[in-house]
Amino acid sequence: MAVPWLRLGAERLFEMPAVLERLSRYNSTSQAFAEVLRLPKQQLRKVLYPLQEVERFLAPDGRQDLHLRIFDPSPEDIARADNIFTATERNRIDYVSSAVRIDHAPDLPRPEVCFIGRSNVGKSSLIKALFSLAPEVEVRVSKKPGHTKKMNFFKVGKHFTVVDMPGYGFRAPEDFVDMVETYLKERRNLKRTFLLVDSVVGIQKTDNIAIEMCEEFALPYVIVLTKIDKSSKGHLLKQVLQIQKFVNMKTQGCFPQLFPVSAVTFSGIHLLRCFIASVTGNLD
Ligand SMILES: Nc1nc2c(ncn2[C@@H]2O[C@H](COP(=O)(O)OP(=O)(O)OP(=O)(O)O)[C@@H](O)[C@H]2O)c(=O)[nH]1
Ligand SMILES: [Mg+2]
Repeated sequence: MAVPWLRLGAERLFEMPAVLERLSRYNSTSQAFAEVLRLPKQQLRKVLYPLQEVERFLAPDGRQDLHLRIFDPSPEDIARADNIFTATERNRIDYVSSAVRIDHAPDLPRPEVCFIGRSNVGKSSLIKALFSLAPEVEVRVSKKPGHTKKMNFFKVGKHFTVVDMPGYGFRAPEDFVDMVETYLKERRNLKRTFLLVDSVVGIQKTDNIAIEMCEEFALPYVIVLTKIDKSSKGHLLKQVLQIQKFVNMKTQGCFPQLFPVSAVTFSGIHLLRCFIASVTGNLD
């Protein structure tokens, strides 16, 4: 018989009172996450599992292509990851330093993840949302494209490092290619690259160049769809299907499940925290 803890994530939403009861026995479960779990079921699904929310609008035979079950953690695992992203005395979450060249990058032994994407796609906003449980960490965002000019390193306790990259495309820094390409090629402890694509406009020409670069360097990478609060459900579904098909047919190194997120509504943020904790070996 299956152990209830190991059952798939989204299905567990139907047993939420029992999950809440179990989680409340952990002293460490953050207040914020306990509150999320108290949301009405449909809202909860939207926040925790946004792809499942999109899936509801598809005919059953169209659903297999979405690969929803590859990374489908339980609410308990999501709560564990939230704890890793919560700043405490013993789990310091801090900005470390910035660099314009790989040889100026801090020498940090921990596993690292980085966020790349077109300027203005929402990299810094996403990192800020991921760090919402560490409100003292300052991550700068701006309406103007080309805001982030350097690679900014943040450490999450003893667990891993997160790197916010300058954007490519419009108003990219002059030394962008040298800086980012060299980092991606040479950074030894880089465990996963998160390539952000705007869910409103989909994959653009410059995104294709970045995808080709990840493929050429044989990097394990993941496509994150940003700003999903700005898309209607129909438009988001169309983009998800198109991009998923592209990932299935044209890529080798891309994780075959998309991560839709909104830094405004927090949809998908908890799941992404959990994925980061998992790929950096912190949920084993
Ligand atoms: N509605 C909405 N707006 C967002 C979201 N994420 C980012 N934005 C907005 O998009 C703009 C750019 O956000 P940034 O996070 O600075 O983008 P970036 O990718 O870091 O940009 P560069 O540093 O210039 O490369 C800002 O005005 C943000 O408020 C989101 O999820 N939803
Ligand atoms: Mg930025």
